[in-house]
Amino acid sequence: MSDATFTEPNPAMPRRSDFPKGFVFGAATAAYQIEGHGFGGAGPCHWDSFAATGRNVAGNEDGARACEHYLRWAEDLDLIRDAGLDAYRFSTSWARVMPDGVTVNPEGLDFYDRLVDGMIERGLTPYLTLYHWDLPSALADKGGWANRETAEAFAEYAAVVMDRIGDRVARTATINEPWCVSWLSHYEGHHAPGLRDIRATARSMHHIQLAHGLALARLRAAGHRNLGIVLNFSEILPAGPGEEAAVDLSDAISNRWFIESVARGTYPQVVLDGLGGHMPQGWEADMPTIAAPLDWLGVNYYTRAIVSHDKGAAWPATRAHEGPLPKTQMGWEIYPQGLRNLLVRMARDYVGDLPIVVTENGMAWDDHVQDGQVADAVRRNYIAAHLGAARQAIAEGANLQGFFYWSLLDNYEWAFGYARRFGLVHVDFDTMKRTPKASYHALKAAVSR
Ligand code: IFM
Repeated sequence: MSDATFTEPNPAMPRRSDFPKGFVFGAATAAYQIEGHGFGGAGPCHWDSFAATGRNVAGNEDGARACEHYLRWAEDLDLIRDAGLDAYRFSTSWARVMPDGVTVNPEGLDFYDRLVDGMIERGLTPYLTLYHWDLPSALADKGGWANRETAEAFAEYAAVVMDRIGDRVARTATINEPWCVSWLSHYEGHHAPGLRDIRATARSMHHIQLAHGLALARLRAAGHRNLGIVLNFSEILPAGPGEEAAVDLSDAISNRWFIESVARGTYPQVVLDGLGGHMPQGWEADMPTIAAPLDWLGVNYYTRAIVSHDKGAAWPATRAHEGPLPKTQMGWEIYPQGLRNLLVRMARDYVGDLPIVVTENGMAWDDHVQDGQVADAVRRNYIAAHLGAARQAIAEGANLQGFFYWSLLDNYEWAFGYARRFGLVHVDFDTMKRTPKASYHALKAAVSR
């Protein structure tokens, strides 16, 4: 298989039998994006206040209703089972389980208990993510991820959730996409809490990794197994000749900070140099905690980035360029070989034979229901090409054990509100009607036994 395969207009869809025995096919979601944060006694979280602040989110939309998954979870689990998928990656909401960040809401824990039992009844394997961005407002008020205490509180929350459902989940990830939690939210201001502050950035970049490490230690001590973290990666490419330093720095900020710290216990010096005196005092002592052994690594992959040095700009003085490839509704280039490259790189440079799971890969498109159907051939092709890239990574030695499409449902796409559709299943946000798209049926045909 060559790179050419990935750019064919209509790539062949790999089938279950093309993957190693036991390979897990699934779909992924996250609590705030689908549940409806207004139901079930969830407390306010920093996404509620970010969304309530003008100009942060398209249409000022929030997750109060979302896909009403809190009410319609059984129908949604049926959709996963009926697609022939093996597993469901979901997240628990910290603000639902602990509305004030500390006190347990029994209704919240009961919901996840029912949800996990519902998966098992349907033969679906539960994959849990403990933090997919719904930080309780009470903790945001005390500085959120810029405050070390949030990392400590996270370990407590992780223990409470796992004490209730940890006996039935197959794999648990502590944090989803720490780059988004820290850099995207504290330096670029695109996500809650919407800061543009280098000091808060430095602190959140360390504390989110520490939260992972503290939770890992706590869960191990309680006897839990199959613990990991989900990192998002982009392949970084130069906009032209002579841009090696810009590529190196962008790669260090987006990719290496997170994988290097969990795999080796170090942060890239080129980022430490830029963050200067803003790192929290004594951070070095936390590195062994952050680098405690993992049982698996989750990889989220969507696209590549093309960068150059931005002359005269403040650190990091890099700038992103629009690439020439076809793009999704997010404006992200479709670049499947980046997935192959990253998986091979992770195995070769960082995690060796550790199990890797593609925990998110998918695309947004302006889908519409016509005559009860959604004709999303572009998504079918996207999935086919990325599954092809995953196969190639396996052939080149990556111990890839699963692939989760993002997302099961059209949902709340953060700062874009409900205006970006990633789902295998279309959601009408007025009626909440679910309509499986053509890509759902194509994936079903590929993975059905
Ligand atoms: O919707 C998000 C998800 O919450 C985290 N990973 C990327 C997805 C698409 O932007």
